[in-house]
Amino acid sequence: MAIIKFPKDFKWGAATASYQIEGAANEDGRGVSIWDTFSKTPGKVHNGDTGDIACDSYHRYEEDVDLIHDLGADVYRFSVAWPRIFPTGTGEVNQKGVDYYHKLVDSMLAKGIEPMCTLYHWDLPQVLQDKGGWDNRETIEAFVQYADFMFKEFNGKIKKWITINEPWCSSFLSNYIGEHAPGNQDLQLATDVGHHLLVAHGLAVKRFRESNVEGEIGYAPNVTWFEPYSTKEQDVDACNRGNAWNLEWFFDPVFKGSYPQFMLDWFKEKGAVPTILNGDLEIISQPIDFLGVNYYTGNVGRYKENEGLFDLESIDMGYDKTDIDWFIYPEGFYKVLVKIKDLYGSVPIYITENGACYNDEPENGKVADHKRIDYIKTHLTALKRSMDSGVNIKGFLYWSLLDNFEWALGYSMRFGIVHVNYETLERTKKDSYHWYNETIKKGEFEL
Ligand code: PNW
Repeated sequence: MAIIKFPKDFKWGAATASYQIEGAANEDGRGVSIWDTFSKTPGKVHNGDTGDIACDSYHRYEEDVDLIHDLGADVYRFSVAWPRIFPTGTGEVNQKGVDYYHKLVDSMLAKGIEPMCTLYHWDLPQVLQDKGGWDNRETIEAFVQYADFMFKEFNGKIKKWITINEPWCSSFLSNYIGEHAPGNQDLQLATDVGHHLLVAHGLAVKRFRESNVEGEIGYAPNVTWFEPYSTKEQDVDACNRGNAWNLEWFFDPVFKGSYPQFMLDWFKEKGAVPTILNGDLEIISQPIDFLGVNYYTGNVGRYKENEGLFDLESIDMGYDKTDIDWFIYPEGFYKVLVKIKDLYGSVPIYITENGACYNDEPENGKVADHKRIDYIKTHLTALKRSMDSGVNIKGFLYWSLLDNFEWALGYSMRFGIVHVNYETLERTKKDSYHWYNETIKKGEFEL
């Protein structure tokens, strides 16, 4: 029995995203986003599910803020639906959308909860997609105007900003693998989109500094971890590429002002080097105040010719998987955090997402999701080890507060510490919620 203890000033929280929880897709002047279009395209989302209603948080936000408050959380990470603010991406502001976020943020502040706001968690206005989306550099300018509006409108209220959530997902998963909106399969397009997302991030940071608003700003890339199957150079190199796809590719430009050469070489061979304009890397490498890290899974990898984009195969070592079929690999969490410190120094880090998918249902008003508790325990233990190794971790936000619309998997996959009944929209605190509540209260837990 060991006690895992966190510092007094450690920040605890939970996270959600607009399209996954809000619903009210056609209310109060909200414009259409690429996820409305995608989810309504047959065959794209499991069971034809859409975010039209989702958790109905748009109407039940007070109840959800109460859930955060009762949890004892310090921080709530939510995202803003860009098409609620600018229904067509640019131009006229939709005041009702702005009002909603004021009500949401005010209710957090009234309860002593610190808002952490993600500006882009994937709901790109469809009008912008119709003009090429993130492939078109005009989208960058539109994003910066939207960000600028938000900074000024919420100055003094929101003091933690995240520009872009998981640029890997919006580029490669959405435009090369094709699993997420807009669902393209084109590697050149994906590397260009990834680059433009980074430029948009950098310009928003620049604008944030220029507007002299109060607070801190960062971004939230997702990382994973491939552990080489053997010490053979080929295995090690393949895993390095697999890791760099999320890590160095999206971190080097921000922290070092350049793309990793070995990855540029690799993409060159595939004919998919991003189009980089003069000055882009200078913009991207604006200093940030904190880094958000999203981590869920890792695995053992081995070289295999022509396997995937990187000659890398993932090996089933018999590790347990969560219900979404992702391997449980807390060691990767530790290793990736140490690697981030080794490569980029001791930048303050918030774990902006980490969580497990288990589809337990309520029985007699209780959800006995003990596997989720185990997942959180092992990952918090790995996190604490990284802190003991000098990684500058400021806080941990569980993904997610609520079961919600899990993108291409619709409502079939549940990550919440609060169960949502999608018929009645009733919320039920799971056992993991109660466990997390205890842990937050004490700042420690028993392993
Ligand atoms: C993240 N993948 O998404 C997102 O930030 C959340 O909105 C999401 O609900 C959560 O993780 C759980 O999936 C990802 O397929 C979705 O590699 C898919 C992948 C990675 C991240």
